[in-house]
Amino acid sequence: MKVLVTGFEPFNREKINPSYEVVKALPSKIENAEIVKKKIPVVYGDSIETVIEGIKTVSPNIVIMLGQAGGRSCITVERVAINVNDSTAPDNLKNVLKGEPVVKGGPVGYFSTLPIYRIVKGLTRAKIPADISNTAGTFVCNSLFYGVMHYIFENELDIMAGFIHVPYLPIQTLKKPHLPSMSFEEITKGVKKAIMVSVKEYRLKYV
Ligand code: PCA
Repeated sequence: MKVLVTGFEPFNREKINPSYEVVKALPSKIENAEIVKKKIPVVYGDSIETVIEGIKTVSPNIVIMLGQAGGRSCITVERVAINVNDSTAPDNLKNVLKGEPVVKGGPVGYFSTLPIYRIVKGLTRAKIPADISNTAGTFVCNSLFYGVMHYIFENELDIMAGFIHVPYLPIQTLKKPHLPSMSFEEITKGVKKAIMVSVKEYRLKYV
């Protein structure tokens, strides 16, 4: 059993991205499933291509994509990806997209196939603040989430997949102290737990 876990490179003048910092710290096995890690560029199309390439080479059973949601106060498990790219912020190749589809002619949205309620319950039980989020935004994270779900759906792959946003690390909020953050240890523990819950659910459902 294999889990592909992805995190993003830094963007928007940040020096680090907590999503990839956490990915790097994950053990190579969780619940006896192999953890394969990948760093993703914060670029609209390239991010999707990078994960698809990962899916092709790794053949994972589960894909968990992580991203930074600066300003959120807890770990948020995304429910849905929508077919919209729209942001005033440029991606890392300076692309600014305004109201364009991620996939031309694609469906409006895709739901996460991760056990989102169980993950939130598992984290809360472990005393790690977590919630379901009903929007992954309309920037690169949502775009990646949509693009990967579309690929899985179109190719009828038996892959459980979804997206989880993590808050800033304390070090990132030194110059914006009004914004919330969560410690590296707590985020890492939370992501590990989310993977554990997903692996258990996958075994129940598919194996
Ligand atoms: N967060 C951004 C893109 C990369 C990341 O880590 C987002 O939420 O869209």
